[in-house]
Amino acid sequence: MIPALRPVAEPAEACPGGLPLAGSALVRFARLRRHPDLAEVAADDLSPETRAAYAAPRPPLCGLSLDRPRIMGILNVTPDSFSDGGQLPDPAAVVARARAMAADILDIGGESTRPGAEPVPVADEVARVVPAIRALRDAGIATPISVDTRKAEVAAAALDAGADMVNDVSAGLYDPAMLPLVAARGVPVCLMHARGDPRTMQDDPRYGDVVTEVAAHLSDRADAALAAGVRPEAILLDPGIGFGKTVQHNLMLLRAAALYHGLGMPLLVGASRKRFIGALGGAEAAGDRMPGSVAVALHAAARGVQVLRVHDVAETRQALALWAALDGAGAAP
Ligand code: HH2
Repeated sequence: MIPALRPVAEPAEACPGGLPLAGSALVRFARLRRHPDLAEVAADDLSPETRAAYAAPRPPLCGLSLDRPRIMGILNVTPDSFSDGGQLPDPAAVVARARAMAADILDIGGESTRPGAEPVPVADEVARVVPAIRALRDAGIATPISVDTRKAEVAAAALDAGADMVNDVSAGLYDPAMLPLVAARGVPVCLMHARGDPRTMQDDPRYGDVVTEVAAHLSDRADAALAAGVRPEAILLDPGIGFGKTVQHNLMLLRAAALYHGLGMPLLVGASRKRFIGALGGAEAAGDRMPGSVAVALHAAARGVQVLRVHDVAETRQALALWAALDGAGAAP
């Protein structure tokens, strides 16, 4: 079912009688607004199934409880990623960056999916991600590792090298072998909404209603994963900020983020340093977009998003600690 209700997320301390939003210890809701007319619905009037979809605790991800936001640190081992391309030339640099980051999950990517990027051959992508993952494990870093890839062969090699989950920006549409692989390995997978492929996705993207169309697509892709044998508790969903979206589309999706809890699965948002932050925040260079990225991470956390994919881990963690202390009545993430 495609969700059409957006919980009005409130700090836990301000909403003592409300329901936890997707099991959050920090965010609650007592009211929802119907999309798109914003008519108000009381949480008490929800059917038991709808109530469970929005309020039930989400199962842990790679051993991490999801009752508070978790930080996924971006480690791109690419020459050309839009923000950090070429910064990690060898496995030793990856290990040093991972140690400095102290993220809850590390997301290793060997193919840039920035607008206009060309696909990378499997062998090249494997040669980028596998040594990085091996080096992290050989260095004794036990942090869960996600591999950011659209290709089943790359995912398989990364899982063999020590990765714990797959982050597929095509949600299994790029490579038909991806969802069966994830099911066979029994690992979690993040399914992201994208419109078109990176080469063309920013060529005048249009939607009738971006919020509903993204919800419908995520619902379809979750169904496809379930049909392939992926366990429901192993699926995360992501509206795909910047993937075939204008600045306005990104804003509408972020404002409506809590609606996606109605799909009943944990959510991931990756807005870090993306173009719309530069456009709205007056920061031309990606490296100057940390403050705006932290603002967006806080916005997502305040709507119960469980996983925040960011470049600036320490800055995001500090901001979340203060937000949790103020809004969540002291339950620090
Ligand atoms: N964004 C990027 C890459 N992977 N995965 C998920 N689940 N969600 C995202 O929003 C997302 C993602 C693009 O950002 P980045 O990795 O920083 O750049 P590049 O694609 O140029 O390597």
